[in-house]
Amino acid sequence: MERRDLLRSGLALAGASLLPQLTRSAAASAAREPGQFPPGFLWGAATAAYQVEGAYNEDGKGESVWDRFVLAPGKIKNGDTGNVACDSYHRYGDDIALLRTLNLKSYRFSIAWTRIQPSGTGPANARGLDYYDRLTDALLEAGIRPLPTLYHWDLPQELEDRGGWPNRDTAARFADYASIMGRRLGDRIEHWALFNESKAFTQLSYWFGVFAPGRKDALAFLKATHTVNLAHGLGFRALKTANSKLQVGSVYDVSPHIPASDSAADRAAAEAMDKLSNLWFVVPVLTGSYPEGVLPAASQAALLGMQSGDEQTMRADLDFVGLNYYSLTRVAASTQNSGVPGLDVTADWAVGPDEKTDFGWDIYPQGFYDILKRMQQVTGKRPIEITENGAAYNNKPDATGQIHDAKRIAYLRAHLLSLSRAIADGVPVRAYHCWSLLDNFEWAQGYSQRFGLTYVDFDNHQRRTIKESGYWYAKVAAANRVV
Ligand code: GCO
Repeated sequence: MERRDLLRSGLALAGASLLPQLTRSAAASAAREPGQFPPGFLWGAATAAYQVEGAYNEDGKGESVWDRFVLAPGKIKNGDTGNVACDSYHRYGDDIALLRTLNLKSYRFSIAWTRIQPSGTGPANARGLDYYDRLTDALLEAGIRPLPTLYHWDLPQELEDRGGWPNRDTAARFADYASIMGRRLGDRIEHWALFNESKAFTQLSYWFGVFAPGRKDALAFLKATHTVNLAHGLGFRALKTANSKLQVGSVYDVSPHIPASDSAADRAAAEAMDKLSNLWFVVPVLTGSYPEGVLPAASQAALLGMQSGDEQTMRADLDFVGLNYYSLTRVAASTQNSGVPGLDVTADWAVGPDEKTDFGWDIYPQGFYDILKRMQQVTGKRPIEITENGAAYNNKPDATGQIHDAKRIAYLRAHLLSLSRAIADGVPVRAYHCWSLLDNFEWAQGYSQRFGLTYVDFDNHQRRTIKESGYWYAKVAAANRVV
């Protein structure tokens, strides 16, 4: 788990040490960046179904693991739920109007599997399909590219009851669902993302037990990682079979892993966690094999539940790669046991000197450049889209109703400068999506952390007000450069 995951899960920072002197991969020398973006660069914003839609039991929608998990006492801050959230299911027209006001040309949203197949299998629910049909048509009419993510963590509860992601059958169920979506919307949607942050949800949901469904079982986690990798290959081919013109990618959360000190133990822990976090999903999908040096070679197949032929099944020549970047990860060796024989990669998270967002995440724009350069060594010439980047700042409206969030502007500006430098140095990034269009349900943190370019008044009919950062970002999108 990265430190950012630890914080957003609400777990205490046990064992983290305060380290004064830290390794930096490069000096923070981004001064005098022109901040220009290539012609045709796509500016957008992102959301996810459970975090914004609400309407949790309408129009035939089935129960997801998050619908269930939020009801368990003590799991979510303030007992919040996504039952209503931003009510985007009914107010998507308002969201599209916001995207237009912000001059954005790409909208990354996710599809709730349980609206399409309420129990995760079987025929499609017409009213669920109709919703994404309406959303897609309205986006296209507004001149905005729809970029759906098929899976943003809301597994149908019935599939969890049958074993969830540790059960390899779930990969085939995912492919059926992908096929339904490709056949329904493939005539209008060209770009598709399969999964959001495979690393985050497998670790947090099955190993650390802090995200739905809340299991704490390291072996189940390892099996889940393999099923998700199989689902990439199967889902990729299901979409291509539905419509060979579709451009299919997936979204990975990445973060530079920096050893907390120069000690050999910390360096080894950072290296192992880097493989397990940054490479464990994208490498098998692109190459058919797992990064070496995480699991013992002799027991890896058994630990993952690998069967013969899986190397071919999980392989997919992705058309593009989505990357989410928020912060760096400082890794210190841990004495804790992972709970799996041979899996030695537990780590503690060290707190560095960087300024923090309101969520406590380190602000480290240089890491954006560094991790893009590094991931390009894996993804090659494939186009990259930044599918998320942003910061939680919890500014409230002032007496005149305006939201002044200068720190979000500073965060975005610094990160966009870093991104433009990576592009100038040859990383083929074609799009950027800010997380998020709206303040929304931030998982274990409920509504307490606000990431939006738009303020949402959850006590007053989900009223939306564009923040100062939103108006600033609109200027950046219009000018195609950092202003
Ligand atoms: C993710 C998810 C988002 C989060 C955001 C802030 O990247 O974890 O895509 O759902 O809300 O990252 O934690």
